[in-house]
Amino acid sequence: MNFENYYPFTPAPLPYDFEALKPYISEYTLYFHHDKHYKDYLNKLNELLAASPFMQNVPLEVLTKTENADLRKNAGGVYNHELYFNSLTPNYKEPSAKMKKLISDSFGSEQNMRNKLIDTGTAHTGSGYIWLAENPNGILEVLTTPNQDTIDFDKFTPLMNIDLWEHSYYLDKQNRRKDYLNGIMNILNWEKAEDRLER
Ligand code: MN3
Repeated sequence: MNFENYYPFTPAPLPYDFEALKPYISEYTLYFHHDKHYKDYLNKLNELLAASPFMQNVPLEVLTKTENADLRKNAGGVYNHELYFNSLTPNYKEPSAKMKKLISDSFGSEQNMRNKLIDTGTAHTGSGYIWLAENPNGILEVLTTPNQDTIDFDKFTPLMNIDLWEHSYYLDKQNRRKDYLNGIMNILNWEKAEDRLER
């Protein structure tokens, strides 16, 4: 967990250009997603915390688990989007040999893992995220969460997440979430996933 990340939150720049993920995600989608949706969550979170001084030194990951529904939703919106934008890259590199071994130990093969991500994300009802995460036994799992919820950080180490909210793909793919997920497989950031695993 990152205990250095607390109020006041400043927006993280998109780690690539708006056009960089074409043809899988358009510049329109990324612009609205980063500059409107993500920043709205961040601004709202700062507003809520400005009015709650006793919560201002609580780290972001802990805020995503707080009992206050408004704080939890907006903290989740910040955490989830920062992880999502960093789960993608225009400079795709294959998983390292070590990561490939972990993937095949966990899912049987890389293709099985991709199918699991695509099928789980396609089957998920409504808004939310899919996650690739390491469980307490050191095995990778695909998890889903609704809305802006986060996974159980006490048990799981998140390697990456994929936004399933319609604003992630509707401008580009309309209702074809599976096409969006298929495309995403070409822009996953395995280098950053491996960094998170080793941290
Ligand atoms: Mn989103």
